[in-house]
Amino acid sequence: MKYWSEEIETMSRSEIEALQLKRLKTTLARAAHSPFYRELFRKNSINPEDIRSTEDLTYLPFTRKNDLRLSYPRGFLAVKEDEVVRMHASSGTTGQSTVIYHTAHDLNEWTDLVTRSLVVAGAGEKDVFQNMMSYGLFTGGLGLHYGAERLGMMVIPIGGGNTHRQIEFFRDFKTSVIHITPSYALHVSDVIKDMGLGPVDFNLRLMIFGAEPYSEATRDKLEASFRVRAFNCYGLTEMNGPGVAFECRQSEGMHVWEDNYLVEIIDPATGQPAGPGEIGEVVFTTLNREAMPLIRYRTRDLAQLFPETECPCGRNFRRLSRILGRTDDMLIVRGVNVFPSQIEHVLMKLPEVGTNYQIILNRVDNLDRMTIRVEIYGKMFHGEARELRLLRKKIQHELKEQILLSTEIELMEPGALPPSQGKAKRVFDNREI
Ligand code: DLL
Repeated sequence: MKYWSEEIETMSRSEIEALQLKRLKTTLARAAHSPFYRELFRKNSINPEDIRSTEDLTYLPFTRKNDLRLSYPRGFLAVKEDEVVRMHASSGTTGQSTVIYHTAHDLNEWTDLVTRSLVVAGAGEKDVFQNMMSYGLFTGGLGLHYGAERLGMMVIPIGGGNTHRQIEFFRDFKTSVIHITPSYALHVSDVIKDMGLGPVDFNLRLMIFGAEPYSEATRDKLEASFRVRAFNCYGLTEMNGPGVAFECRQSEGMHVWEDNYLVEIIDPATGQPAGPGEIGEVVFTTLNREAMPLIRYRTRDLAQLFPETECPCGRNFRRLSRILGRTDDMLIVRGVNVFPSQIEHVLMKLPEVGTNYQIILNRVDNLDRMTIRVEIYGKMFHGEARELRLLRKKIQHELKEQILLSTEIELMEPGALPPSQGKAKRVFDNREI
């Protein structure tokens, strides 16, 4: 199967844009039913009917995560409470969590986007799908679950963790497609080796990665380890969850499902549109949501939109690069801007480096100090002290080339660092600022 919704997925640019405008108008009218947008429109004298083109959208203010927090629990709800059939909430590690509501229509459309995405990657009804992301308020569980069921795959709703059992299930149920965070996949690949197993023992043929930033070097490492192709799946709770953008088999960026989302890239400092192909913050407007429309929502994710719209896969939906970092995860170390993903890219390219690492920041005598704790492969670790010294120097050198900073490197035994079973926590910033 090449397409799930062929008519939609092969729309021309002019058809996509016409549909976007129609849906944008409906969305703005719906949004005006929520207390938040009613007040926002009133304060800024905005009349949704004045929006005549998708470009006019740039006259409207942004919506930020903090607006969702301040409007907790129901300030964005645009339908009657009894029309809501489910809610999800984002993790909310800091402050109030943010809640997203769905009507039956919203869930149906979201499921369709996920099913489409799975078909793009080449999954089909004969596949066995093991969903290794946690269920519950997090959208990686139920989001992929319903999409995979709609496609007709056999779904194993195992969730995250319990790694030995996951691997036994690979074998016993002939799992062919897995959905997993890349950091957990790194851990699973280690456990597979520890169990004396390898790719030939399984039936895996596709991996779907998402929910956290990772580097191309990590994907290469995992594809080599599992001997399976991996596809990138992007989304965020505020935009339903997974299924906002998905990589096709060309693997050159992720198609944004533009019939459901209007995407903009802005300069995060000024809020102005970024130039064609420039890196900036990704901003989305929902186009097909009833319970909780969101207008110009600032994701804080940094990426670029490729200017070309045609793709050999037959879809004309614009493509987003991988997420390069977040506006809020950029580290400033001795005045130098560094994204954790740059460090990961260097580490994962080195064959001696294992599957886990941490970035630790301290301030000593008023100076920032960055320490990288990195697991290395077992036989290296038990090698000679001289070899280890050389390896430490090599990592330091490669990092300096990439991030222009001197780092301290602590080489760790495999398994010494806490493994990830979902979204990894890698940065520990102990500086008091
Ligand atoms: O992580 C939704 C999701 C689940 C996406 C499963 C894909 C697969 P949140 O918990 O709200 O939702 O976190 C959203 O995670 O703003 C990005 O910073 C990051 N993220 C999600 N997918 C990717 C990806 C889900 N493919 C936040 N690459 C987003 C890089 C990603 N970062």
